[in-house]
Amino acid sequence: MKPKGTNGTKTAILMAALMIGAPILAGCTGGMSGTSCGEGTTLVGKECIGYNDVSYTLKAENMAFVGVGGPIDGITNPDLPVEVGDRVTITMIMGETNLHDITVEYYNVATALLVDEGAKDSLTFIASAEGTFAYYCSVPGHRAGGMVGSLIIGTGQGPSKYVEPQIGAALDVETDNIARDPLDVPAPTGRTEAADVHVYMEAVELVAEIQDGTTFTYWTYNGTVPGPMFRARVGDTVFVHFTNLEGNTMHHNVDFHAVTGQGGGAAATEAAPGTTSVFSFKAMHPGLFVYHCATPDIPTHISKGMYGMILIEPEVALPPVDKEVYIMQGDIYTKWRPGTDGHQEFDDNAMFEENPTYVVFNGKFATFTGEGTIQAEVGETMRIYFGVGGPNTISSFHLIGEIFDNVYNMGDLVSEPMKSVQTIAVVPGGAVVVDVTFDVPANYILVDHALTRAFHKGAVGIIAVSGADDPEIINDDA
Ligand SMILES: [Cu+2]
Repeated sequence: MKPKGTNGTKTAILMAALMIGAPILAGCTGGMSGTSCGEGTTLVGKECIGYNDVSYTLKAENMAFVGVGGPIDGITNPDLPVEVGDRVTITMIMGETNLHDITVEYYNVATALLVDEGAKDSLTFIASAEGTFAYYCSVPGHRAGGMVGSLIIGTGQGPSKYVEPQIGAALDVETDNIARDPLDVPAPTGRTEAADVHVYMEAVELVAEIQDGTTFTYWTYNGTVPGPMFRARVGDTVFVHFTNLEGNTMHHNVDFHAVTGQGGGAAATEAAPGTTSVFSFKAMHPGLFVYHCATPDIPTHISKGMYGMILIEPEVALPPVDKEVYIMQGDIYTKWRPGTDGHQEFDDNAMFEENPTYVVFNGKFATFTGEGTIQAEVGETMRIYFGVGGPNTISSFHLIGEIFDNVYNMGDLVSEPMKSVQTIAVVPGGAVVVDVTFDVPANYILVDHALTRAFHKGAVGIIAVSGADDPEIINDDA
């Protein structure tokens, strides 16, 4: 089994120690066959085989492993050939300040997770099974990002099948609810002149329930998914105060789609844990804009929850409504399907295949149902600020039982809105503003109308509208 959870490093070291101990144990006991293996030999199958020590060194940098010394020198993600029975040592040297390890599939060994440039650690194991096995970085997204190569044992033919571990126990949660309150929308600026606007953001890594009984390690802005909604006006200067909390494992930053300039602010905000940066930008275009983390592996940082939106009001504000709501859709890639109790692990392969296990509103399976149901009254007008953090899936955004009165397509607040729309496509890194008027009481159901996502993967929510019936509009007993 692959080491799990936050104590993975320690487990990995322990596992490595156990594997190093294996030949010694075999020498003492002789194993199942009754054969006694001498020093410098190990039991492979029923035979004692003298092992050779084989060592490789890999430098971890730029989302790859580069061979150091010998025939692999300078080769990116080199094949590592060894013979059956060899005692294999792989040493990782950090070529950059980041977070990396080397984990060997099937053999349950890993180096420590290292951070600092120049840091080193090794893993050692006896290559007892013939086959081709991946060595890779186990940090979420890094294998998909390119930190993977092949360890070829003997002919390379053999079991080489990675047995998927069972899910581990759910972890203690660090927040009661990862989902941002959809009613937590800042008030209209009410201004007709430009101003300086300050926004405060913290990268927070934390464990929360993705659904009842199932936990997941999220990376967030300010501890919720999505991060806060911000509001400014075209012509304003926005100051972004970005802190990557001390104790986080990863670098983070923020790329605002509302920004004109390098990376939308990603370069200016790139921050190691425990550091803060500030940059400012002029809001040159009105609209509803997504922001998201743009630290490699970018799709992983987004999938784990690092996105939100900023509304840049146009010169002529939109007509007022009774209630404003903030919802974002995201796709999450985990090893096990929804409904599996325990602690979900991020799945790099599923992400590479763009095959999410969860598709969710505000970070959580079926968020706006049960206690999370959104309440409204007959006669109310509601404006929904809806965006897709993604990273990959397009939303076919639909409200079962209603028709959108106004659709500010693509978050464009300058053109005239579209009218009377059933379903609106919202692309990853895109947004829409829709207005709806509730004419009769009902449980209106928000969905991604790619309905597998709604009913199996979690992109479903309810707006419960109470008030007087109107049989002119709908009559159950006509
Ligand atoms: Cu990030």
